[in-house]
Amino acid sequence: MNFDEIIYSAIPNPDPYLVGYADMENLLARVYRPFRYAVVVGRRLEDDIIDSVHAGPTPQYSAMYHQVNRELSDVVTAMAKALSNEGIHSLPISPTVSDSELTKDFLQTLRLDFSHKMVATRAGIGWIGKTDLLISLKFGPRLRLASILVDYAIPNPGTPIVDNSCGHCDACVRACPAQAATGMGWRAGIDRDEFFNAFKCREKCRELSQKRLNERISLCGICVSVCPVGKTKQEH
Ligand code: B12
Repeated sequence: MNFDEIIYSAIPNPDPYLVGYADMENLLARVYRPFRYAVVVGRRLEDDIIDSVHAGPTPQYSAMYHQVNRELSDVVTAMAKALSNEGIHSLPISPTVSDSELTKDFLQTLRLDFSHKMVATRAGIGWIGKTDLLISLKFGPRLRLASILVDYAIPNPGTPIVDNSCGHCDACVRACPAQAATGMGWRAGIDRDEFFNAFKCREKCRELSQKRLNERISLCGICVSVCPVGKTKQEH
């Protein structure tokens, strides 16, 4: 089996998925440095559910969030198994971390040592928008991501995207209930904190999730919902 075949053998139905390959040389945190290449997997979110996120997370959005996280974790675990069967060592990275796994250091920075969005831009899947979302060419921001690091020189990594294509659009900036974004456009290397206040975002996510879902979780989704990229239905 070639590399593509091994990777796709782990995806039961490829329609709602996108896959990208990235050369991450010198970009990974020290702990991941034995690896250089990564595969990023995006799972499309249901349009009707995302379209209905006008004022904050809905129970359907929360259910989809948990279900897609499980599905993506299963897919990257299956990929690791398929790669191992072919003698390739890999390390699957789950879509997110649960509250119980959060360290003090994380709560002070709101940064993990692994960014799925960085793998995605390096793979040429999309760019970072004004509210720090990955805007994929295929599904816009309407997707969740997982990755897998591989100990194998992928022969056909994507061409990195280093600039945004948002232009003058600031729909997400205006709609953000936390007013977390300055409106500045992203380029590779611009730090999140220069254009996006993750602390304001998290606080609002937790407030909305508590009020609307009665869950101690960080969900919102308004910036995902208003982005014109990836919207399939016209607005009236
Ligand atoms: C911590 C976290 C949060 C925090 C902080 C958010 C933030 N923007 O940093 C809080 C709790 C606020 C949060 C909220 C949400 N999150 Co969140 N979150 C994460 C998590 C677990 C880690 C992100 C992190 O470490 N950020 C630190 C900063 C520095 O990195 P970054 O956000 O990845 O972005 C930088 C890099 O990508 C870098 N970069 C990109 N390409 C390149 C290339 C080069 C060369 C360089 C040098 C840098 C670079 O540019 C960005 C800006 O600096 C990720 C999962 C993961 N492990 O990636 C999900 C993740 C980012 N969250 C996600 C989502 C969907 C949300 C919410 C919509 C919640 C919800 N589900 O309802 C909101 C939206 C927030 C927003 N607009 O960004 C998705 C994003 C999907 C997408 N389309 O982009 C992710 C990827 C989870 C997933 N598996 O899909 N989140």
